[in-house]
Amino acid sequence: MNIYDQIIAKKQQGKKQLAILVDPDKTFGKDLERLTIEAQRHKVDYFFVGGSLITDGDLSACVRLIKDNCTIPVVLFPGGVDQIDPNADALLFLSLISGRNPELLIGHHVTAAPLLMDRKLEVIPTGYILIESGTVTTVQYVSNTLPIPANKTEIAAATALAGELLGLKLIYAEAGSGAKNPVSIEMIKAIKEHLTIPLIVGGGIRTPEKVAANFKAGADLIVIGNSLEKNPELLGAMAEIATQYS
Ligand code: 1GP
Repeated sequence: MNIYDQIIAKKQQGKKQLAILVDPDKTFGKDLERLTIEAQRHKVDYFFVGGSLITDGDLSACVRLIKDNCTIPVVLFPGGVDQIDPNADALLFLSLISGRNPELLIGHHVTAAPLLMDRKLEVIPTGYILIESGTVTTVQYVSNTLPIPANKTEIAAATALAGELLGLKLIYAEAGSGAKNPVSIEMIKAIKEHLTIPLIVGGGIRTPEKVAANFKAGADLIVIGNSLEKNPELLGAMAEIATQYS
């Protein structure tokens, strides 16, 4: 079964899903190896690999290391065309629909298309929605876009629905990696209300309680990065929440 079908099947079964975001600049080598083993033990659903800006990290080496150490699918979460790796299982083809930067709505996609022509990598069209989170995040700065204000739930909901109506397959509500304030519960509920495709939520989620609240509000898949880099021991409790809410 391909990755998108897995996401849909789990959503239909009411199973909440958890992904670990690996930033190749920050997590690699022995740390990543340990993380893959723990992730497998706690039945994490996916590894997402990528970042808005990779400086000295090696994305392909991270993908290989994950694949060598566990059976969890690897989904690319690319910040640019240089983050396409054929050894991954799928790629989120992100369109930054909260912004009005044409390069991130269609420009980079045109550049990437020839690299994806052989169809070996599963491509999942994803509406990426950046929500204001208290400080300027890397993704906001690098994308040169204005995030949706945190209290404008109706704009976020309309943006997500527009993405679905355009045929996108997933919506990713993002506060930005390391966000001071994660996406609010009110925002998740508002986005979810009219959406039928799966909703991914990420950015600044630091506690199992927040994971639980997000699932309860309607997130189908939650992405955790920074907090597991700092406290890998949180993984067990977060994975347990995903099981409880399923
Ligand atoms: C970023 O949503 C992810 O795209 C994860 O964010 O690193 O803050 O958990 P954190």
